Amino acid sequence: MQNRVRRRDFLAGVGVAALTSRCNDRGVPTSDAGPATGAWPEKSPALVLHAERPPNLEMPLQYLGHDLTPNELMFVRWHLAGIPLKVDLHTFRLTVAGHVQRPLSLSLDEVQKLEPVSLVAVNQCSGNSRALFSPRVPGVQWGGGALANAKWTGVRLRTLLERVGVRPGARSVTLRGLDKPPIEGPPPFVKSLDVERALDPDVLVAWAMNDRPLPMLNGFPLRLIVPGWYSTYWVKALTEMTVLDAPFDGFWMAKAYRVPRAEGADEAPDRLAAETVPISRMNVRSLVVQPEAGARVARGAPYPMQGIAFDGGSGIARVEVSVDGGVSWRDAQLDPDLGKYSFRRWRLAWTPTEPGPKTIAVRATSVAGEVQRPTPQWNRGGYMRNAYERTPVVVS
Ligand SMILES: Nc1nc2c(c(=O)[nH]1)N[C@H]1C(S)=C(S)[C@@H](COP(=O)(O)O)O[C@H]1N2
Ligand SMILES: [Mo]
Repeated sequence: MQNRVRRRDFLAGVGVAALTSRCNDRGVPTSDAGPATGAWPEKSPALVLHAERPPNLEMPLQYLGHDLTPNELMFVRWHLAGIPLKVDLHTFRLTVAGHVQRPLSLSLDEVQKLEPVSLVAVNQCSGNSRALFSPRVPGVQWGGGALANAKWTGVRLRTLLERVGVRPGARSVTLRGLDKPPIEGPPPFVKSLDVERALDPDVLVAWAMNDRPLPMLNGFPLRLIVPGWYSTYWVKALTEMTVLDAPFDGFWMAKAYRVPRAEGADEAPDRLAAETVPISRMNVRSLVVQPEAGARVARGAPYPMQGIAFDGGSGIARVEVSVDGGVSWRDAQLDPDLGKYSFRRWRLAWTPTEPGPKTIAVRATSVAGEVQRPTPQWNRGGYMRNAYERTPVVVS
């Protein structure tokens, strides 16, 4: 029972008035990353506004200090203006159809009666840290905070696919949410997974985040969790899945969210890669959470540096920290492992001896042996940044 999530009222919704009037009430400019976003339902006023319709909200980096990101602090990313603000659970259905033996249509209640599985996994947007790309690329100018970590609970997608009986020759599964494009706009947000990926027992149709219902803006009532992969596949307000006997070539697979096939997803602005592939697994990455950029650190006393590291699902083997901008490195201690898809916290005490500007750098190595790159890559989408980040501080 503990994993079952029920809403008190069957018609779950959030304040639509709050969503539409928020900007006027607060006089917040709509075009650029701005100040607090107090009236977004179920969301902390600490989130930074990048766009209004649909809402795109970034988490300030200091909150990476939580191992599990509190629900109200998790970043928000939507593509289409017509996002669900209410879901009528009397009529809501999750359907699985297409190249299957027995198509299914389930209410939320019926989904929640299936065997629950929980795992901790990083939710990271493909374009996290796009603002650091040089030359600049178009798209939401995320700093580092399109990134979060949570415990997700739901049923295995595999269980649903076993129920419907995938027919021989099945190749892909399409995933669609309740959100809708404006009349003249981009096509509906439909993603797909190859059948082999869809059958991975760690891919979940989740109804809970940190043991609570998903916030409306993070995909209530159900969302896909594809641990280890960029969250463009983590379709929110998931309502329709179709098994196909062919690869899916919809806009959001064939045109958007593609990266150069080359190692590191690298290309040059004046020599764009001829061959691209759909983005998939996250590369290894680490960030400094403390001290923050620009902080003053006292000389002669141990300062508790800390931060996070994660990769695409092998786990973190090692984190090294440099306080001289990357010349010499020391091993950090790692906190207990919360699972191979989770943040792994690193810590290292630093006692600075000389005053002046210093640069902290951090680099992680995954269990699979992948190391972060010393220099940033570039690609036209602003995806997959994983260079060592450098944090300038002043010792005084
Ligand atoms: N239905 C739907 N699901 C979606 C999207 C969307 O636009 N519509 N955006 C995806 C992208 S690109 C990201 S980064 C994640 C963000 O998840 P969050 O808003 O819960 O942080 O949702 C994914 N799922
Ligand atoms: Mo994203």
